[in-house]
Amino acid sequence: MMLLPSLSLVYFAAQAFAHNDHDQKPIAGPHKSLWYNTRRAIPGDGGTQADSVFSGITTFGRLPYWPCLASEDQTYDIAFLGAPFDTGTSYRPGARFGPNGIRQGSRRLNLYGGYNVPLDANPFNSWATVLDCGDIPVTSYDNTHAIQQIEEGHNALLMRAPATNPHAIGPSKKGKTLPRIITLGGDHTITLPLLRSVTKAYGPISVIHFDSHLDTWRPKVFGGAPTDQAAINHGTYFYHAHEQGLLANDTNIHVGIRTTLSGLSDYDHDGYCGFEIVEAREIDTIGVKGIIKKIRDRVGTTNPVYLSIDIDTLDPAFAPATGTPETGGWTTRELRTIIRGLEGINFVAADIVEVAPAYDTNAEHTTMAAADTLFEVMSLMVKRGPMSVMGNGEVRGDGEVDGKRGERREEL
Ligand SMILES: [Mn+2]
Repeated sequence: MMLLPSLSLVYFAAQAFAHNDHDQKPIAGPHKSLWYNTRRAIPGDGGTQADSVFSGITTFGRLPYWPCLASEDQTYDIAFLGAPFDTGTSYRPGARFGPNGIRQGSRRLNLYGGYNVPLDANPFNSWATVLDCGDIPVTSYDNTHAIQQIEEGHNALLMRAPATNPHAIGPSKKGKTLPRIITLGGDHTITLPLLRSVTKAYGPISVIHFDSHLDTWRPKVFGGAPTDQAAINHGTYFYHAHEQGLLANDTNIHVGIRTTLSGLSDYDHDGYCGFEIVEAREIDTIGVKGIIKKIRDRVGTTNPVYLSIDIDTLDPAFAPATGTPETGGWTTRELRTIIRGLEGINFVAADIVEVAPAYDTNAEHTTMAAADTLFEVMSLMVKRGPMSVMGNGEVRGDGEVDGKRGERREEL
C-alpha cells in the first residue's frame, strides 16, 4: 500500500529529469515545501496519503489508484471497479456518471481515520489491501458489446491471486482464494455480466438484492423485447440470470420491494426465478431486526453470496438521483443498519447501481448515501477476513492471517 506514493515519486522524478539519462539520483524539488502532513506524500495524489479530502484526483474513499486492467503489478484483496453503463435504462438515463459520482461522494469517508464504530473495524486500515482500480472501458453505442466488456473486465480482476493468502485454498471452483470486487454502476443491467463473471469463479450463486423493483421481469413484459439486445435491460437482467443458470436454487432474496406490477403474475414468475421477497413496508411491522433475520435465514453464512444494491432502495428523499425512483422507501440510516446486520455472510462480490448524479441535490445526497452504504459493505468484507476453506472443506470467509484475526494491520 505504501509503495504507491514512493513509486509515484520515482516516476515524477524520472519524468522531470528524463533529459539527463546519466543522472539517476532523485533531486528533491521545492514542491516538498507544499507537504504539510507527516506522511510526506504528494498533495493530490489521489491516495489516502494525500493532504486533504477535498483536493486531488478522486478515488473511492481516497484509496490508492491502480490501473488494474492495464497492469497486474499491484495485488489487492478488495478492488473498487467502475462500470459506467446506462444504456439499459427505462426512465432516467445518467448512471454512466455513477462511478465517478460515488467516488466524489466518498471523499470524506476516512477524514477522521475511517474507523467504523458500530462494526468495530477499520476497512481503510486492516489486513486487506484495498485499491480503486478505475473503470472498465464501456461503449455507449452497443449494449451487447458493453455487457461483454463488463463481464471480461470484472473477471480479469476477479480471477487474480489476492494480496493476502495468495496460495491458500479458497472457495472458488478452482480451489483458489480470490480477491473481492465491489463494482460501482452503472444501471442495473450490469449485474447480469457481473453474475456471469462471479459464477465462473464460484458456480451458481446466492444473491441478496436490495431494490424497490423485482428486475426478474420477462422481456415481453418489461420493454417489449423488439430485439434480442433490447430484451436485456435493467428490468430483466435477473430473468436472464435465472435462464442462464447463474442463480443458486432458492437462496436468493429481494429486499425493499415496493414497485407497481403488470399484475400478480409478476410475483409468481419472480418466485420461479428463485427469489423470496421482503417488501419495503415490512419495516413498519417486523422492523429492521425482522428484515435482517429474513435475509440471514434465506442465504445462510457459509455459501458464497453476491450483494447487489440498487440505490432506489432508499426513499427519494434520501436518494433522489436514480433511474426509477419510488416513494415509500427506507432512510439511509435504516438501510445501513440492515446491511450491518448481515455481518458474517460470505460476501464474495458486490455492486451498487442506478446512481445517476445529474438528478442529485447540490448537497450530493445520493452519491454520499451510496458511498456510505459501500463503507458498510467493505467493512463487512474486512471483518469476515481473507477467504479460505476450513480443513473439513467447509467454505469459510473469515480466514486467518498469520494465525490472527487481523482487523488492524499494525496488529499483524
Ligand atoms: Mn430498481
